[in-house]
Amino acid sequence: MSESDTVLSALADGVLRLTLNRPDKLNAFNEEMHRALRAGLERAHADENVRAVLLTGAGRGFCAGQDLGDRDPRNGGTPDLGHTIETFYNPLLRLIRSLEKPVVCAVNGVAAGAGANIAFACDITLAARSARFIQAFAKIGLVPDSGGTWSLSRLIGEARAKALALTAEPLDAETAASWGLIWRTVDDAALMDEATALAARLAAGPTKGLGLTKRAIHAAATNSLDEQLDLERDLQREAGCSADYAEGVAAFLEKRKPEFKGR
Ligand code: LHQ
Repeated sequence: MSESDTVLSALADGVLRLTLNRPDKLNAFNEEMHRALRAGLERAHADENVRAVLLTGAGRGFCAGQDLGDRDPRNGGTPDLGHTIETFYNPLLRLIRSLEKPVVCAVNGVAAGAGANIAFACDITLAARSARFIQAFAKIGLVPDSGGTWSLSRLIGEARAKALALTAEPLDAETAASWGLIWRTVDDAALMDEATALAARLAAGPTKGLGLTKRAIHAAATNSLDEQLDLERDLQREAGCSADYAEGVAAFLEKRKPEFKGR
């Protein structure tokens, strides 16, 4: 498999679909797949024709986290996992979170280790009803990474975060949705159609305003209410200068559908 085949990339209707593609390994990450996914996300940042991202996996799994065969301590001594995190996982998480365009995740099957936490870092995560999420780290003596300790605590609270992380018990998709870890579940057969339609709808939206909204919600995690009110003022000022705001108001008053350009 060539390097680029480890992530399939396709742009249609403003949606850049990135499909993790190592199905024999349940799309576990090796360095090639990291590089290919990073290239896709960097394109999403740079290319104004990309107005939303859809992340999913090929085959029966979404992503089984790190390819453990590539970080096997039996091969040449203790690997520096901190280096792996610093070089690959942290930049990946930062690219997803800092992208000021919607990132939809379609979890088509099991999401384990970093694979689960990448799904939780996306903006809107849908999961096939049969999917499950596993904080597999505890099974191999590791600590949840890819922002897992941060997102689990915030999304579901410390009690549930600790139980999932310390036991590594699988969490079914319905429960993940009812706890607020993901947006919702979809019948397996309908997942890709539904996720594609959602991503296309977002890609046709006011990209600038959506990006600023994402920025505001992220900032709320650490801001006081006063700081957040000030930030909302500043971002609204910026959004109010966008062509899409002018178009949105005009379309409303003219009783027609808006045609947003993402600017
Ligand atoms: C795999 C993997 C895998 C290799 C399935 N690697 N082959 C960051 C920094 C540095 C180092 C460490 O980690 C991290 C972050 C992390 O993500 S740590 C967590 C790593 N992931 C795991 O521990 C999960 C390991 N996988 C599993 O527990 C199971 O495969 C799950 C529960 C995901 C799925 O179970 P099954 O549905 O029963 O499938 P399976 O186990 O039969 O897997 C299918 C194949 O995929 C199999 O290969 P084979 O040749 O026997 O068909 C697995 O060996 C392979 N595979 N995950 N992470």
